Amino acid sequence: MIQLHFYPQNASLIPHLLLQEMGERFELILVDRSRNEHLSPKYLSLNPNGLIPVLVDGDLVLYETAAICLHLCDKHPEKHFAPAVGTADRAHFYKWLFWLSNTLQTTLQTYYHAERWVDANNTIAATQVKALAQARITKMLAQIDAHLGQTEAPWFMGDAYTAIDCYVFTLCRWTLGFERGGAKDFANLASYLQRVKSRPATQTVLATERGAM
Ligand SMILES: N[C@@H](CCC(=O)N[C@@H](CS)C(=O)NCC(=O)O)C(=O)O
Repeated sequence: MIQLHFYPQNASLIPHLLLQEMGERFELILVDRSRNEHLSPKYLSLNPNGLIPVLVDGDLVLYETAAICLHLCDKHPEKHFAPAVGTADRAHFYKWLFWLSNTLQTTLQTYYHAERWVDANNTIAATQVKALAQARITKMLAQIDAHLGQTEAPWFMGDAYTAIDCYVFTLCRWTLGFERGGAKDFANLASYLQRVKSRPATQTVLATERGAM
């Protein structure tokens, strides 16, 4: 059975949502960040970067959230969680997947770990990095909001719910604590997030992750 190494509300929420939506059987394995389990030799043997998530699918050990999502979509093309290969829709799906992974997600990581980007104990510089990251995130959320305003469809890629929806929902949740300029401040985005949240699979996953805290 597929195993997902996860920590509640971390990037692992993305494949967790996708697996639940797909109706796959899977086992969750908690990597307790509060006890630095992601830095244990055992976990580092699965992901040398010490980052969550990792998916284990038989002999396959896979890290990087976007790669995990693509693997799951490719393994079950009949479930249509990604547009068909070779189509323009698939190209846009790749565009958004890579943008989410290498642009919005990395900027969110900079926001949450600004101290890693400055000299030790330089709190003034860390505060500055955090504020600059937040401003960039807000611009990216505006880009997502504009896209949603143009599509006039219920889901990010159109009428079909795809892996991109799991990605957008998770990253946007990480901005809910922003005083200003977070996802809830954008009208299209706020109503879209409510739609994703009210899906039965999302409700199940959120309840499971709450129970794991
Ligand atoms: N590029 C990686 C990033 C994953 C990532 O940053 N995971 C965070 C949790 S959301 C983590 O494990 N952080 C531990 C740390 O930074 O020490 C992916 O997409 O899987």
